[in-house]
Amino acid sequence: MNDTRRAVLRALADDAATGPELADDLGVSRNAVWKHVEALRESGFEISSGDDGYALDAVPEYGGPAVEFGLDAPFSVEYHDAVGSTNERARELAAEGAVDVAVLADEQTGGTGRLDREWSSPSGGVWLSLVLRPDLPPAHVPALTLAAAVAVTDAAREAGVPAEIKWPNDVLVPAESGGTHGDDAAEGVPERGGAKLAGVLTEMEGEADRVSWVVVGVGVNANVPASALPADATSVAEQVGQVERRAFVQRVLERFDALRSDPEAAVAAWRDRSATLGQRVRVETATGELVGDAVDVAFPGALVVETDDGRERVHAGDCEHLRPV
Ligand code: BT5
Repeated sequence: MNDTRRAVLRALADDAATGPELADDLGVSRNAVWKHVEALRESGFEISSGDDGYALDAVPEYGGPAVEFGLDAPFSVEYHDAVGSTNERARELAAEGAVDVAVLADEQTGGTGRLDREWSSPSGGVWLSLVLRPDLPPAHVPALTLAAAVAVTDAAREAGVPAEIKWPNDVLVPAESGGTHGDDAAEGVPERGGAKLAGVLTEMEGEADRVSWVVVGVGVNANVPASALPADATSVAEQVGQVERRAFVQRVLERFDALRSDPEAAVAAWRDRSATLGQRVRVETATGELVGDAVDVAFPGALVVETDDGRERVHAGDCEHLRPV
């Protein structure tokens, strides 16, 4: 949102104000104030004009200006009703030099997971990608993925969903909370540890010692019926009913913003919310499979597994929970 428009909105959030008052306070013409008020009305803000001047009566339910309004984190929001993939759009913006932009969509027509897997992204979800330029060596970027998983977990918990994190990036609702389809265990299907509520896909560009940009993509099944999702997925709507997406996204952005400046703290917060630590796990990596007890996550995000041959650190892979240790 344009800075003057944001200032008009902030002023009206405090109190009603006349056109001339706003023009004076913001150092712009009355005509400019009028244009910004009209533009805000067009994006769904209800602004009445009465004896006291303009008054802000209602904020739109969702969208870019709605999420920016009252947001306590330095992100501007680019909103799309539908887009191929918010990560793809964020990469374009990153290449153009953008920083701290949150690309948000109601629906993705070509959402992707890790390793080019498909990510179902029907209307009603939270499909969000952050364009970041962190002052970090590339090796520390995995901590941002963990920070995003923590941010989503906290927002989900505030909405009443008992979310936990499966290494490295899956936000799950554990089976005992109604997270898996009940018959799996009886049929001997391996326990995945719960139903997937959200995932994180981080992409980056950089040199050996400096990151140029990072895109952190977050997909949360928010107001999506379970029938529109893969079989082992769940949504906030399925767990607790519809969530106010504007507040949910704001919470994710604010939590992420607090954690990104302190990657060590992000890893510690991840440990506290982990469903993986203390589990016997099978991890598939690019070079093979590993079975053992998940004992820790080491900065910036490696899973430490106690195997029959000793301790191993796994930096990337797919993890399956076998049973509690
Ligand atoms: C992930 O991949 O979990 C990362 C997902 C990131 C999605 C966000 S949405 C905003 C941004 N824009 C994008 O295009 N992507 C990011 P992975 O761990 O590889 O998990 C993918 C697997 O999860 C798939 O193979 C399916 O089995 C399953 N899956 C697909 N859609 C799902 C959904 N909506 N909910 C839960 N599971 C899903």
